[in-house]
Amino acid sequence: MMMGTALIYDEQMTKYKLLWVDPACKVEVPERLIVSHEALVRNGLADRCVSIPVREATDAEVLLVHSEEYLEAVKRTPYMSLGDLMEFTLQYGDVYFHPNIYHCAKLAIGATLQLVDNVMTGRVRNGMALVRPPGHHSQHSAANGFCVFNNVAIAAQYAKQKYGTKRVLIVDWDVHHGQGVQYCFEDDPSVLYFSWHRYEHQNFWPMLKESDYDSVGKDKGAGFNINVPWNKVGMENSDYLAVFFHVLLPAAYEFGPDLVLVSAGFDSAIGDPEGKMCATPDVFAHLTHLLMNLAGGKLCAVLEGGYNLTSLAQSVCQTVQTLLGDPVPRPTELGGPCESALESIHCVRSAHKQYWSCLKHAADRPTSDLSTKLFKVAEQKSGEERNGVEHKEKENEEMNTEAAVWPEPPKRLAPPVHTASALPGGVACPDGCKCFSSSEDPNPFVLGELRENFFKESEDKDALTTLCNLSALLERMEKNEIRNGLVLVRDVSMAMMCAVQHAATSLTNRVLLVCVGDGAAPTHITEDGKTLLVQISSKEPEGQKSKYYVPVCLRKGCSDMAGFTQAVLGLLLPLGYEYDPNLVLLVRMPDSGLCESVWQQLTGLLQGLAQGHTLVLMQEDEKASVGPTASSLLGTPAPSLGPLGAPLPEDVESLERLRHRLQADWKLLQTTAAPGSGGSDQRD
Ligand code: X5A
Ligand code: ZN
Repeated sequence: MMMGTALIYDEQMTKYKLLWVDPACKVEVPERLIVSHEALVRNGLADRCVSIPVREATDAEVLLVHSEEYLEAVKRTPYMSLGDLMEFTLQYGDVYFHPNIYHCAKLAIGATLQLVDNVMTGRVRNGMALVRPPGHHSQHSAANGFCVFNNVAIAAQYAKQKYGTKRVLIVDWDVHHGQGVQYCFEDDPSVLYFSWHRYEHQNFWPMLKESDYDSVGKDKGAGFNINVPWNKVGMENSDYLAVFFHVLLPAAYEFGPDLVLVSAGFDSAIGDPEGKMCATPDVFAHLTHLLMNLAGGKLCAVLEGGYNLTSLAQSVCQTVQTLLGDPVPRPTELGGPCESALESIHCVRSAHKQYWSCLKHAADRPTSDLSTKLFKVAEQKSGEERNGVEHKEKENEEMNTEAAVWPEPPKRLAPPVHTASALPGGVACPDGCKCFSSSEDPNPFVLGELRENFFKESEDKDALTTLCNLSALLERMEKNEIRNGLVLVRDVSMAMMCAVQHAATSLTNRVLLVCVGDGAAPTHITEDGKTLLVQISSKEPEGQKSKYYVPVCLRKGCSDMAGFTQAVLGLLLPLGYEYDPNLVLLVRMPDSGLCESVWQQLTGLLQGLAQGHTLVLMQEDEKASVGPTASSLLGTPAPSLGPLGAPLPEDVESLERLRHRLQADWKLLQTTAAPGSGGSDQRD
């Protein structure tokens, strides 16, 4: 079943602009939409999307979030003189009106709701709406921060009302706090609102104390509002990803949404004059990918901010291309998060530990330390303090972010074959897979090697053929002719050894070996860093503890969904991202006890690594899993796990211990600020 990606755009939304001088609003220009759309067309992405027309929202839809008085007031703006418009504008903060903005604001809502309708009815899998004006700052009875109506908040209410959606996740990756969305759902446990935002200890617009990490929601909604304040500018890809791994994703998976809405502002990208952050456009490919297996893949991205036209256009393309299912680029230059980001992560995890099982064992924030709350003079993030990596001192005190340069994101070419499978006779090749057989590639050299290494004693023709297939498949993946693959083997352990050895002979390779379930894993092969082995099982770790051997022991093995998910999100993914493999070898041991939907989640998530080059090995008798596995490899979103219960306390503890042990080697596992440096003005 092929399902597309919707793109919703209409030139009409470019037909309003700032008509007077206002330095606070001058960046919000029609070109934002024009360049974003042009880039999608130029890169052939617009053509690959299902194009859906916009419509005007009805009054009733506006009233899902806004007051009648406010709607009536905005309704009068098309008839106002310039002077009237300026005066009307004055009652709100950092926003402007134009005779045509009311029309555009209704189209922006309508575009968003069209997207929700098409995703909820299954006409498309996911999509993006390119809209102006943005929405996340607007409130019940107020325009604010370039926003007139709250597109995403209205969409959440609409989905609940029209489709009976029980849980909506709103991910606001815009660099500003969507306080309008927060106010709207503060006491509503059916909407989980997550926002990170430039904050600088309340020195950055909109300068609200309720944007801090301790605004967690109210009454029944307590715990369902997650704020991550950035107290310095210059945050990078690893800071963003660390927050996803250690804050957003664990909570999101525990929440189990049936719809994901993204307030997709790109002022959080490098070069933006408002955000002054340093995350590169390709990070949005990862952020998008990491959300695409929630809610059965039902994801609606809606444009909010983004004011550097180059950065904006590139980031929009990265997002849409990911929604379309193209391979995600290698994550670049990931170190650990900086001290300031760690401090924020530490604080938000601690503030939410009473609400989320996944955070139950999060470290408390030092109670004596009130420094994160102090209204300090805005600090620049200096390269110096970045964890583990030395940077040159910035030449200017005031970094000119608009002059920032970064390489254009590399093209993301999809290999001609998406998913290949080598299956034993009698197992049908799943739809969409290319059947891979040894006759295609009888490589005598490889054959000889295999015989030499694995069959000194026995002479099993079938097994040899399978291993031959495996090697040939790996070679084709290395050449980027095949994206990923699935091989069923008689002896999964032997096939795993064979694959590891094959990969190790190629000079450039780093292999992330993920073993799921009990069974012998090659714990000795990991010393040179060419292989990182993560095994999730119920058996007590054996063998050498090393940086490259990570045995994750869960008491019930892989059968506990919550514990397993926590291990994947908080441990495996950050390790994998920091390791940055060329190949992911995913091995399912016999009788792993893992349920199919969790396996599909794992398979889907791991495709954010190694440009999607995943090779799955499973035991021959697991025929029933071939279909679901192939489907995940082909990019079909995994089914939702629904809300997750609490993992076993002992599992949480052992995961924490493991994370603690590995933190010195793997910076992306860190979740707490270094003691002493937390919140201090004095750095280094
Ligand atoms: C949608 C958005 C920003 C407003 C900034 C006002 N608004 N200083 O990014
Ligand atoms: Zn913004």
